[in-house]
Amino acid sequence: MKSICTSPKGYEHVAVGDINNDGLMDIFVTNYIDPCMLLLAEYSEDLDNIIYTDITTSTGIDISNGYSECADLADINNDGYLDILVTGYESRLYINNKDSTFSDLSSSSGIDKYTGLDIILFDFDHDGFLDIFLSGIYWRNNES
Ligand SMILES: [Ca+2]
Ligand SMILES: [Ca+2]
Ligand SMILES: [Ca+2]
Repeated sequence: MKSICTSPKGYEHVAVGDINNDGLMDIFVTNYIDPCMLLLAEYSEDLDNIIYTDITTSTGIDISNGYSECADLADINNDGYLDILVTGYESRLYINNKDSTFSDLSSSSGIDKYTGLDIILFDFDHDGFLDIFLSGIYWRNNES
């Protein structure tokens, strides 16, 4: 098996889901130092293998300021396409445009104001829309 993540700088988390509804599972990888990666799965020409292509730069996803912790792929806006939520110093929300590009709604949604480690998405209030639970980082102030 050939490795698709070759950076020695420390990948953090992997989220798997079908972002373009073609039946093949795509992969989103967070990274402590390097930018995140979105890897699109496609069949090889002979249809015998699955090939993963890094499409991050063409998607509108730009987490190049380092440190992203966890990610989840889920349909946040109930349009049938998986969106991407990423935790880090500034958590990020990318809404799927249904054409393998994403719109950055981090600021308009307010999610960028929250630092997060792990993430759980569930419909807490049963209104049909996923809600977000972020586990935070405990910062101890040693100044007295
Ligand atoms: Ca796919
Ligand atoms: Ca969606
Ligand atoms: Ca809800």
